Amino acid sequence: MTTLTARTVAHANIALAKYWGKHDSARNLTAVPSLSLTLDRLRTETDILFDAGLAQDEASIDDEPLYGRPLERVVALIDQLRAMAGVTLCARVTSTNSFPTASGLASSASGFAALVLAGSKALGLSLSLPELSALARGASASAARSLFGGFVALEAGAEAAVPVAPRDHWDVVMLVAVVTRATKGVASTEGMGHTARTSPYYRAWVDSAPEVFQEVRRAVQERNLEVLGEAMEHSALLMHACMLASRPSLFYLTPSTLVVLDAVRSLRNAGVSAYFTMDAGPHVKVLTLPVHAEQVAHTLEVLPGVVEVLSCRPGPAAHEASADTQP
Ligand code: 2P0
Repeated sequence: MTTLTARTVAHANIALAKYWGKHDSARNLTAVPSLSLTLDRLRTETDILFDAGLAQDEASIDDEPLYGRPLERVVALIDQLRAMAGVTLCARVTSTNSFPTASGLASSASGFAALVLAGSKALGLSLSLPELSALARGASASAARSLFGGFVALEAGAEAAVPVAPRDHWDVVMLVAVVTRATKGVASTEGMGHTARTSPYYRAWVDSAPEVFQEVRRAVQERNLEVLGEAMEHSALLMHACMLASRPSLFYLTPSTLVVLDAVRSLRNAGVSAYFTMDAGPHVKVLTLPVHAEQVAHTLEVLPGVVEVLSCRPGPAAHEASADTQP
């Protein structure tokens, strides 16, 4: 057979307890534990074709061909799968995102999770979820978490992510306030290396993150939004404080980001349970309960600088597209 194909879907995840920094760069093992929520609305669909007619590996995201380092990361993952399957065919990867790419909305998480599943299915490999998660982690640590649905943990130094609670454990809403469509200035991998090398707060971040992670995990298990929200905001602010103290400073936040943070605090002062988190980009993700979701979304939509608000619920594990029942 000279043509092997698969189509898969994976959903991005947003960390409630953040990962930033490597325990082992060569193996891409994380320095701190993280806990994420996989989101239904942030979806990547990936087709892979292994074909004897291809002279080299090719990949595109939203019809834009990949070159250089982004293509190398895709090829490195496919090389591992090819070696496991004993196949030498070149591959074409076609990926589409339902959300802005490479701007702090975790597109590498859903992208590499969809890719590892597509590649393994096309090559007929029977890999377990921990094996798939470990392969995805090697490409992008946050991708290890997107193999699973719902609430997911990746312990410091761990090979694979583990599920903490399924998506139906807790019906929360995450509202993503998109404040720009531009791609980010400094990619996460480079950003965290720079932070580890130059931020005097990096050691404090690595030392303090495990306790915040435990608080986040307990609050998720107990479905306590107030406790989760406080710990989640602390995790994001600790991470950004550490980035800000890098030299030169790593500054992902924009004036619009701060406007959204202020609005979330005002909502809380008015009695609405809503909590923010931010990643390696300017967008703000706001966690709330379904009962408040409409009010929070309306508040965010009219803020200056907010382009769009994406309303997300807990999402499913990565899966083959044929089994996809999501809208
Ligand atoms: C997270 N982020 O826990 C943190 C919070 C961004 C900020 O994981 O170097 O793309 O490929 O392992 O996974 C983004 O980093 O980095 C990330 P690599 P990745 O979601």
